[in-house]
This record gives sequence, C-alpha cells and structure tokens, in this order.
Amino acid sequence: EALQTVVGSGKSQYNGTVPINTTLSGSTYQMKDATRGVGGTFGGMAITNANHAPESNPTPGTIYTNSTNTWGDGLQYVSGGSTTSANGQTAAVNALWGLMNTYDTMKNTLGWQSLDGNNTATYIAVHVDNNYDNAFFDPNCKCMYIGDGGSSFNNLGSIDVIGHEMGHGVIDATSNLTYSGESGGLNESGADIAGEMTEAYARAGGTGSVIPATGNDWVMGQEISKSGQPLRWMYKPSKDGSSPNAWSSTLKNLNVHYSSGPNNRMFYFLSQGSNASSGSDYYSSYLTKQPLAMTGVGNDKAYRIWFKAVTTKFTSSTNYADARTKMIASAEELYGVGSKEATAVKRAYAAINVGT
Ligand code: ASN
Ligand code: ZN
Repeated sequence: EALQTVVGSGKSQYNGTVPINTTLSGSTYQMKDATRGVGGTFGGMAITNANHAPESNPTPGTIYTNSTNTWGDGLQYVSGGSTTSANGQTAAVNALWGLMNTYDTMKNTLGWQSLDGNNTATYIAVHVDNNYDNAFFDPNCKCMYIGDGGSSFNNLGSIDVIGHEMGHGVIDATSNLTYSGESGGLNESGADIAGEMTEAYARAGGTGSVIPATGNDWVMGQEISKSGQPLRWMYKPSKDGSSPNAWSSTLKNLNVHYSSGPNNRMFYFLSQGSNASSGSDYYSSYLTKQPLAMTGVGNDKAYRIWFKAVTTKFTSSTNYADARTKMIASAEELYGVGSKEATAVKRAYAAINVGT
C-alpha cells in the first residue's frame, strides 16, 4: 500500500488547533510524520499509545490511527478513560506538535537533524503508566515517554517539556554527559536550554533560520503546572527552593535537576544579559565589575555557542570548569577570538562563580 503524507488537524491542550503531519495508509490515518526523520522503529516520527504500560518497564505500544484526519479534543485526559478516544488522542497531538517544533528548531536554525544529527526517526509514546507526573527520554530505545500527569501536572506534552526530552536525546547521541555529579547537572541544563529555545522558535511561528531574541518564558513547565508554579526558573534557579544560583564545590552532590541551575542561569545571562536595574532576580553579585551587569548576545547566538560545545566539545565527564573552557572555544570559533560573544561567555560563567 502506498503511504502518503497529509496534513491533519489536531486539537492540542496548550497550543490550540494545530496542523500535524500524518500518514495516509489505505483509508487509515496514522500519526506518523515521515517528512521529519527517516527509518527508525516506525519508519518516520511516530506517536504511539503506551496504554498505561508501566514506567518501570515501558513499551511503546502501537502508532495512533484514526478514520479521519482530525484528532483530539484539546482537553486534559481523564484518568480511567479511553486512551484511543478523542480525549485520549489529545496527548498524542501534544506530543507530535512538540516533536515537530523541536525538530524544526534544530534543523532550521542549526542544521541538526533529529536526535542523532543523522536524521534517524524516533518516537514518543504517550499515556505511560497511570497518573504519571513525569516524562523521560529512554536511552535504550532512543525514544520518549510522556505521562498524563497526576497530582502536580496536567499532560506533560508542552513544547518546552518535549523539547527538554529531545534535548536529552541529542546529548545522549553526542557528548553523553554522565547523569550524575556536575556532568549530570550540565546534561539537565542542556535539556532545559533545548526546551526553552524550542519554545522561543515555536511561539514566533516556527519558521526561519534564527531563534527569536525574545518569546520564551525562561521557566520550565509553566503550561503543565496545576499549582501555577513552574518546575524550574532559569533566570533565577533558587526560586524553586532547592537549586543554587551559582557554582560551588558541593554542587556535584545535588540532584541533577538542581545542579543544572547555575548553568541555566549562565545561559540566561549569556542570552539576555545581567541587568542590575531590572531587579535582583536579573543580575549576579558575582559580577563585580561595574555595574553588576553584562550584555547578552541573544537567544540565537547563545544557542549556537551552547549547541556546538555540547555536541562537539563536551565529553561524558565535562564539569562546570571544563564547560566554561569549551564554551569560550566554541564562541571563539563561531565569532572570533576577542569577539564580544566570547567575552559574554566569560562574563556569563563569571556570573555563576566559574572563572573570571
Ligand atoms: N523528567 C525527567 C527529566 O527528563 C525525568 C528524568 O529522566 N530524570 O529530567
Ligand atoms: Zn531532564
């Protein structure tokens, strides 16, 4: 049977009605985008229904199919309901929209295709476990699992969370930063950076070769939160009550979702600058040169510098000091020795107590 790529309509939970690439096989529509990524387990970027397979032993289940090319109802999945009904399909719409946007962000701005850079297709399985308040990249399948949410979150398929998990996939395929100690914090931060840059690109319409200077919210998981509080604050990580704002010798002992904080703040400063006049959340007292401020280089350059470093220079054991050295090298290669971009990298790391 000939397969044909067609554009369907999905009711997403966080982004309204969105156009999604699906595949027509005979008279059945499959939730598979064969224009982004080739090969892989399903022959294209696929969204599957894990149908409550346990998080401890996850299985993807099968690709979502439908008799029409209209998917989902935009509403939160009701626990105990049907994972195949329009209600259940919404999780799949969220996942595919996040995947399409993450893929396009990396391909259109950085020229990086899929998770491995070789355009190998991956998949996202939704409805993993029950009332599951998490989402994760699985290094075994090089795929992702997304929960429906429980006490803390609604469905975890917001653009920044999907971008985060795909960010883990890129790191897994490249530097493979060990997921503990300082390298684990850098791995987590790299995933948050991918999530926020995807958010900036998607919110501006998802086209063009440049990440917009503004538009992302610099917090992770705002949309999925039931409390109204995000999961993490990149511009001031300590707002979560657990993450430090700056590097110290004990940082390596923290959970990776907290030791990520200083590098997240570094990236915020690198992009947006540290500005004392904007209030205490937006400057670093470690920047002792007047006026406790540095100039940012914008999202696009900041992401190019980070992405080059994390995919081609970092190793599995890179720590914060090594990251600084390699980020400077990355900025110098991209923008020149002595460039304002290289200087901004030094200032951004100085702002989190790494180097001067
Ligand atoms: N949501 C978590 C993360 O991606 C799950 C995990 O893999 N630790 O960081
Ligand atoms: Zn993560």
